[in-house]
Amino acid sequence: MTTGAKILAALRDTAVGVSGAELAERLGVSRAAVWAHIEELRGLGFGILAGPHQGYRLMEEPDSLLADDLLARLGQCRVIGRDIHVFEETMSTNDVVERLARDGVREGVVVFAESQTRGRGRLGRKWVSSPRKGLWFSILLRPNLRPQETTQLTAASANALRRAILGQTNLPVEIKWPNDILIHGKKAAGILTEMSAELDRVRHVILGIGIDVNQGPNDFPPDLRKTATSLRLEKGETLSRPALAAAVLRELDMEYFRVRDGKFPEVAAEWMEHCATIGRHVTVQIGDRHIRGRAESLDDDGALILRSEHGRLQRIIGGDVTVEK
Ligand code: BT5
Repeated sequence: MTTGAKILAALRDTAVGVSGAELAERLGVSRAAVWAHIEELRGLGFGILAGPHQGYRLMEEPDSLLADDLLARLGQCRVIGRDIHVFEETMSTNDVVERLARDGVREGVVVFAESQTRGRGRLGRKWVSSPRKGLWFSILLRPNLRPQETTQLTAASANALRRAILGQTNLPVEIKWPNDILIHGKKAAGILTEMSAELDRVRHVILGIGIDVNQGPNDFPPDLRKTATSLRLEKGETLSRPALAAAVLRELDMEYFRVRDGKFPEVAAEWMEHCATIGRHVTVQIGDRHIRGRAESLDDDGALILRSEHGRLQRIIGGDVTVEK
């Protein structure tokens, strides 16, 4: 953890305040260094009060995403979130992480952007990323998986998103295969899993995640207003993006280890329990093809098993699902 992150963690830990001398001793830096870091945090929008008797106290937090703040909120994490970067604006965070991957950066690094000019979904579709209204971020992973097993990571991410959003909002969160998070039937988050692989070995996976957090009704373009929603619209109140970001990263770290430890059956069971697709009659569109059937389950690789009208089982690894009424 950086010194700034450690100071924030210490300030959050106390309601009564902590003196500069105590912080300096705890962190092994000079009092002047503590003061300089406090000034820097103030410059970033943290309201830090310095009383003659109580020492430093944290009174106000900005809604901005700041790497130190997120690191401080996360505390110990095993892989995902051990390194965090925040950009004011990028084309797509997946592209930034792709460059880090090619430079040999170790797995677990997370890149957030306050806004994306070319956020994308699957098949080159556009992902609307309103500045400062959502969480737009990508994670670099180097899992020991075969290419066809990476769908496991999409399912694991969906579980993590569901748990984190539920924990922060208490809203009824559902998963729609393969990569949507729905609230009251509308999409509030999406996952874009991209990978670089050899024939039988994954080189790296980039998990791109977009969560609609604080958009108001007019922040979505008209063509999305019927299908997309934000946590704020559903909950009726503004949420703390940094708190949600930390919660999501914590859950993602946990889910990643379930996959790494070979516990995908557990991941799949939790996923199926909260999936709006399983047990329903659906149409899956793959390019120009439409496949109809009943969504039965998720298989060991994370593929959807569909039973056709004639009783034949089909394994679907990608596509867009429409649930029939
Ligand atoms: C997805 O694709 O749902 C994956 C979205 C991943 C976005 C993240 S943001 C950080 C990272 N960097 C990126 O460039 N991307 C990732 P897909 O299932 O193909 O859904 C795309 C469709 O969702 C679009 O065609 C729209 O219909 C709809 N959509 C676009 N923006 C949306 C939004 N903000 N909220 C809800 N729906 C949206």
